[in-house]
Amino acid sequence: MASRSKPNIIVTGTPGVGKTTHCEILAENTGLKHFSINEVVKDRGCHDGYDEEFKSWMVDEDKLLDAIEDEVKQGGYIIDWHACDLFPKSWVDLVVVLRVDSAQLYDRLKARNYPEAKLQENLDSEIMEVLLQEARDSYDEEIVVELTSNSTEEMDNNVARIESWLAQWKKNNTE
Ligand code: DAT
Repeated sequence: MASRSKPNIIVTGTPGVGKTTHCEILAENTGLKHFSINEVVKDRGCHDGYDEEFKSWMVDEDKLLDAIEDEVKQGGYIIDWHACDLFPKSWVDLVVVLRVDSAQLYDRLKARNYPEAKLQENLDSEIMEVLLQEARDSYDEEIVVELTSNSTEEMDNNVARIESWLAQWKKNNTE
């Protein structure tokens, strides 16, 4: 049984799959806290500077873990990040890997004006299932769930599924 009264959920996947959108709805519906690691890295200075070519922060993972450990260990967080292997297994109750078709992802990243190299790298990463593999390599098979995020209908289904998982978790952990 987990030592926390609320679970921690990781929502991961290639940039553009829909992590932020899912997490915002889930936070609104469940009261769990949306923890955007992107924001944390920026706001708490957990980085070694900004990569101009890739337009992203170079994350200092040790600093990041130190910065969030006390909070996350309390439970009740939805961790939103395009990587998951850095978070200790003991912190995590469910890992949701969102997936999307290449054509959809291309359109979403293009709309964000991603530089060409970054766009291509992310498309390759999605096609090669990099994040799914990372999640499977890092956590027990039974807590890793792959969900597709091509449409709002799929998103609604995903949110409903995670909410029912949460209800079951609460039941299992308060008896
Ligand atoms: P991420 O946080 O993974 O980078 P996001 O939540 O910012 O992704 O979504 C990127 C864009 O795609 C945004 O304009 C919302 C849209 N989107 C995400 N998931 C979707 C879905 N399942 N159906 C339709 N649009 C979606």
